[in-house]
Amino acid sequence: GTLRSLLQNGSKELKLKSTSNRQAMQTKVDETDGARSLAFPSISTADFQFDHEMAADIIVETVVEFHRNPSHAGLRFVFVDLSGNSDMLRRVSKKAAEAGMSALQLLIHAGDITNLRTSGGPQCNYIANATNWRLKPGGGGVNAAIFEAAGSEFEAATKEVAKTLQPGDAVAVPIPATSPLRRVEGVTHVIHVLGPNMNPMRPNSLAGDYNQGCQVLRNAYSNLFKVFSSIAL
Ligand code: AR6
Repeated sequence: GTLRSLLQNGSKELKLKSTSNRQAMQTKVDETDGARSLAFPSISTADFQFDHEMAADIIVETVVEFHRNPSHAGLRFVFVDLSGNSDMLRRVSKKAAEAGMSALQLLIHAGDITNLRTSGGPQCNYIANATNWRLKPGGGGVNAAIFEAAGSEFEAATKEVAKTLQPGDAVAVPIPATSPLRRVEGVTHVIHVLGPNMNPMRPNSLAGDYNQGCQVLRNAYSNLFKVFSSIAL
């Protein structure tokens, strides 16, 4: 069976093989502790159309800044995007290496943030959501995926914590024990974060104002990391 499928679908098999090698390496790194790990997507760079190069700089700078605080030792970040070809993964990976970040401080991972455990990825008890100002499910992107995976109990739990969010702010929602995201994936908290919006088709667009935009994105990451450390420490 294996030989036949190898011959029939060589490239698929090769891909699976390299994935499991990578997973084997990650398992070692991941033994550190899901309870100290935050997975986060690139905030504002897809639907909200924020400039990728500026966003990548802000991500690496806020992570470096976070790790300057000695009390944050042992906390770790996993930067996630869906595809191995992601432009943001490539940019952040390069800048993180240039800044001397270790994989324990900032791991770069291609995969779906809603199934890190079951896909054999790094265990992260905390995941960040790039949301909208009304904290509404749907709308596409990572927000739609997280609300969908977490189910209706999580939607209710979000409403209990906050009705709206200001750009640059972050809020943690404990995931109800009944939610599949908690039961199956071991995620205990979603931290919603609202980034700047550069998409003219969406309400409250900053209309290309990157002075304000960069400030808001910086606040978004530093507030996200602050909320994470306040729960994880
Ligand atoms: N797992 C990991 N990363 C993902 C996933 C996933 N399942 N889905 C998307 N990404 P976006 P924004 C990546 O558009 O730009 C929503 O409609 C994606 O490739 O989700 O902040 C909200 O309701 C990209 O790198 O967020 C808001 O209205 C990153 O996640 C608006 O979009 C963020 O892309 C927010 O726009």
